[in-house]
Amino acid sequence: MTSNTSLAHPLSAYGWNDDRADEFTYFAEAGLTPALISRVDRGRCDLLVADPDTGELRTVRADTRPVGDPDPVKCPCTGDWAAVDLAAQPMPTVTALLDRTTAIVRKTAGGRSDGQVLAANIDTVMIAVSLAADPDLGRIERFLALAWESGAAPLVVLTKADLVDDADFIHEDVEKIAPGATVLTVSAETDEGMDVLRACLHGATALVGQSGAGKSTLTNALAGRRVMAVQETRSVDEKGRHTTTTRELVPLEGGGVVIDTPGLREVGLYGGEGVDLAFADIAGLAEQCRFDDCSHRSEPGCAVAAALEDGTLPQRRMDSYLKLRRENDWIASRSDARLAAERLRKWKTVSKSMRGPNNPTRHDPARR
Ligand SMILES: Nc1nc2c(ncn2[C@@H]2O[C@H](COP(=O)(O)OP(=O)(O)OP(=O)(O)O)[C@@H](O)[C@H]2O)c(=O)[nH]1
Ligand SMILES: [Mg+2]
Ligand SMILES: [Zn+2]
Repeated sequence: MTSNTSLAHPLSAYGWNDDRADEFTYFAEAGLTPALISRVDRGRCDLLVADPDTGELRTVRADTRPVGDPDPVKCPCTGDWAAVDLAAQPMPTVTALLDRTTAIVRKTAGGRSDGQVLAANIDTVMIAVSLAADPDLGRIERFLALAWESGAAPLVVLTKADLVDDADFIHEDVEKIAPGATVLTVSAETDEGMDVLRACLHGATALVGQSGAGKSTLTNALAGRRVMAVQETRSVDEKGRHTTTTRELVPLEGGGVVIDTPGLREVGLYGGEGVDLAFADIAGLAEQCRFDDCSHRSEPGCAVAAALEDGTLPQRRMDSYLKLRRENDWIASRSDARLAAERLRKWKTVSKSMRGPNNPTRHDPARR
């Protein structure tokens, strides 16, 4: 029933689909309008909305306070689909958020154990890594764990290829630590690799990475226009310099969106299976250990120890895996583990059901 309406919907180029239309039925009956959150700042947000009369897309400023929540993970975020009361006075208000299919959640900076959503409902997490600085493999592994945990597909983009001669070597090294993820080398300056990158993207893409990695430059290249400000001067050491300060959703002309985010100095993990997915090679080895509960320390027949011994698994990677696992376990012991697991299960079910042709989505507005 909804397929024709959602196909014709002006927001379908930006991710509006049958599932969301189904879920929205309840809100539509209440006279609310669907909108895509393109930017959030302190109790307000910018929304991409189709005019109910003309169907024309426009950006509207709205009050998000009605959906504020003590848990920051549940607060509105760039990429969220919202139910909006456009007629509210003195300004439109966000009344509810639709269920997220995916979300990048990191632990907030500092010692607290709260989560923070960097982007919602994305299909691809693009991890930008500058070739101009020495690549930090541990940092890339950390970003990959974050990306896998989101439920979206991770993609590593090595940027600024024009500045180095050894891009191929670095590319090879990064591929080895990114099982299951695509790795691309690009230059926004010379356009090298940009066609392949464009071909790899569909739907919504969130860009994450360190400050100065070239995220906003890539956003502009993908958008074909200068939407984001980029760093004026190039320097390898950008400590303390953050050009992008908000998470911003940019609609692309041919459909799809890119979410540019501020550079991350600290990327704390927020639990879940992301680490194991990012280190699928180690998980695969562990399955070959003689004992199911092998601790990979001193047991006989340990496939992980054997791989460390013969060098197929570098000690650096093993240490990195153990470190991220410890961090994840810490978070699981601190945060409300049951809720986190529930949330995870829900996303997984939703993304699985999205692959099927017909999937009635349940909706329980009381949950919000
Ligand atoms: N030579 C070269 N320079 C690039 C390329 N891409 C980006 N840069 C430069 O790298 C610097 C940083 O780029 P930005 O796009 O601002 O980096 P960012 O990741 O958005 O940084 P934050 O917003 O601080 O997180 C700018 O001076 C860009 O001009 C490239 O492909 N080649
Ligand atoms: Mg930027
Ligand atoms: Zn073992």
